[in-house]
Amino acid sequence: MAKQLPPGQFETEKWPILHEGDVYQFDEQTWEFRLFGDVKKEISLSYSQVMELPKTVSTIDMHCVTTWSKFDTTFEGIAFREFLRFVELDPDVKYVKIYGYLNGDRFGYSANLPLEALMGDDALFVYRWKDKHHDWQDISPKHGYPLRFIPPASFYLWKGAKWASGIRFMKKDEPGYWEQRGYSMTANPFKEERFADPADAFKLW
Ligand SMILES: Nc1nc2c(c(=O)[nH]1)N[C@H]1C(S)=C(S)[C@@H](COP(=O)(O)O)O[C@H]1N2
Ligand SMILES: [Mo]
Repeated sequence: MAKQLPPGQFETEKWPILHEGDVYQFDEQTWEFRLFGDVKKEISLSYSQVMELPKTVSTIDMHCVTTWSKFDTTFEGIAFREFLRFVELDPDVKYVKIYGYLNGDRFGYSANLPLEALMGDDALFVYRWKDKHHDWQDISPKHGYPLRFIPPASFYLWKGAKWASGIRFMKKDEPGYWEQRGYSMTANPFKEERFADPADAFKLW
């Protein structure tokens, strides 16, 4: 795929670190991944159940709303769609919220996304990465170890929950952590959808 820098973004070869709150410390005994919401039966998966799922390797561009873009990071992870085998969705489920830890709250961080945008190889729960300056390695705790969502490049990176803890399936769209604080529901970098209200663009993040 040809490099495409969205409007108002600059390219960085570094992978900056941005998040709210503390870095989650992985504990396999208490870790679980919850599939819930508008499904026939909710379920929690253990770490080993998640890690047994089929793996996908994809190269994905990241676009942060704070204006940096990092091209061509190669991730190893589990495609979003692999989790659909565990739940029977209610009819009319069109959105999801992907959750992550915030300061010890398992569901403290979240971001909403349309379900249909997440069926490809570019919607991945990742645990390993490499790029042209780095060989394969686990993602660090600060980037979301043991499991972290990376959204398709058609969404700003805040849609990618670190320390991922579950997926809630929804019939109606609902704002997540940053969307409740004025950021865009749809968040397409190529349309520069940073804020819900474009008049907020003068504000600093
Ligand atoms: N759990 C959690 N995930 C999160 C955040 C957070 O505060 N908590 N911040 C988001 C934001 S705003 C960005 S820009 C990216 C940054 O990811 P990086 O630090 O790996 O570059 O993580 C996203 N995922
Ligand atoms: Mo961000």
